[in-house]
Amino acid sequence: MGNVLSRLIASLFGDKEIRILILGLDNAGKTSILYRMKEGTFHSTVPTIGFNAEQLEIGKLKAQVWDLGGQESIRPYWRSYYQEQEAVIFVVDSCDKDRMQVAKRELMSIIEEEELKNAVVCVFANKQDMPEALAAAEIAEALGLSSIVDKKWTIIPTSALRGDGLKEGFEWISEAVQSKV
Ligand code: G3D
Ligand code: MG
Repeated sequence: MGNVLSRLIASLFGDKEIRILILGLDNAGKTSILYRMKEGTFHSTVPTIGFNAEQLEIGKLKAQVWDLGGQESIRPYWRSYYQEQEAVIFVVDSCDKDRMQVAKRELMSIIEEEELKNAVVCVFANKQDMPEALAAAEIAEALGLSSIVDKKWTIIPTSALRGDGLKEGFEWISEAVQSKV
C-alpha cells in the first residue's frame, strides 16, 4: 500500500513542491495518516518544526506535510502555518459524534482564513473501519460543507488504519491544486 501510494503521489505531482496541512481535532487520526504517508516514502527526513511537521521526499515530489497538534490549547497556533499552503486535509473522527460541532467550528474558521483563501480543502471522514462511524454524507451534513461556496472542497471516507481513501484524497488534491489558477 505504502509504495503504491508513494508512486502515485510522485506521478501525480511530478517536480512540484506541495504544501499540505493536516488539521483536525485531537484524536481524529492526523498523525496516523501522516505515518501512513511516511511509510510509503523511499526516503524520508523528519525535521520537526514546532509541532509534527514532516518533510517527505517521494519520488520527485517534495511535500511538506504539517500535522499540527489538535488540542484546544494548541489550535490558535495553527494560523502560524497557514502561509502558502496549497491544500488542507481536515481530518474528522467519524465516531466522535459529540464533537462534530466543535469540528465544524474549527473547519469554518479555517475556511474563513484570508491566508488560506487559495487552499483547497479535503475533508477526511476517518475511522470508517469502525461500525459506529457516521457515513461521509452524514458528516458533510453535520459540518455544513454545502455552505462552502468560494473554495474547492470535497469529503472522502478514509481509514488510516486500513489505508482506505488516502489514494483518492491525494488524487483529488492533485487535480484540485493543478486546476486552480
Ligand atoms: P491525532 O493525531 O489526530 O490526534 P492519532 O490522532 O493519529 O494520534 O489517532 C488517535 C487514535 O485514533 C489512535 O488510537 C489511532 O490508532 C486511532 N485511529 C486513527 N485513525 C484511525 C482509523 O482510521 N481507524 C481506527 N479504528 N482508529 C484510528 P489510540 O488508541 O492509539 O489512541
Ligand atoms: Mg497527532
